[in-house]
Amino acid sequence: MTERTFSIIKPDATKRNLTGKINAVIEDAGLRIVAQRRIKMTEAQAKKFYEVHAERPFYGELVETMTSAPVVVQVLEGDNAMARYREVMGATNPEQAAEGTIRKLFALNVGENSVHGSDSTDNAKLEIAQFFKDEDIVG
Ligand code: DAT
Ligand code: MG
Repeated sequence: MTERTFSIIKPDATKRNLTGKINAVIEDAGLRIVAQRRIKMTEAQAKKFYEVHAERPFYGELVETMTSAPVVVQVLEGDNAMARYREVMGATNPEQAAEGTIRKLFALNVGENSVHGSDSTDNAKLEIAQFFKDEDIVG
């Protein structure tokens, strides 16, 4: 079933000029980038986005990392896009990520792991709505 998911190319990747290389992996996996914008996340945006992790010990570091440089927010579309992109991203910790995944190829460590992808279709809808208006998504 064709669906949409939300992606972020994180600061560690934009700082190393990897947006195009990551987009190539995304497109080679059969996902279409149907919306994309480069932004500097505010502290308020990052805190809200990662609210679910507010009690975790790494929350402060996570918010700091996400606001340290520009990010590229994206909407990806394709067959089972949410699960497919989780596969393409690889495990949260790049040491555990499978060969050929974005995190295996590019991530520096668990905290600087190059990309975000929604973990459920419900969260995908909420995350997309946090950053994009309907009319800015062109499928
Ligand atoms: P994912 O990004 O694979 O969905 P997550 O939702 O569990 O992983 O965590 C969100 C982000 O928080 C993750 O991409 C990087 C950071 N993070 C997770 N676990 C961490 C840890 N043990 N130490 C530092 N940062 C961590
Ligand atoms: Mg997550």
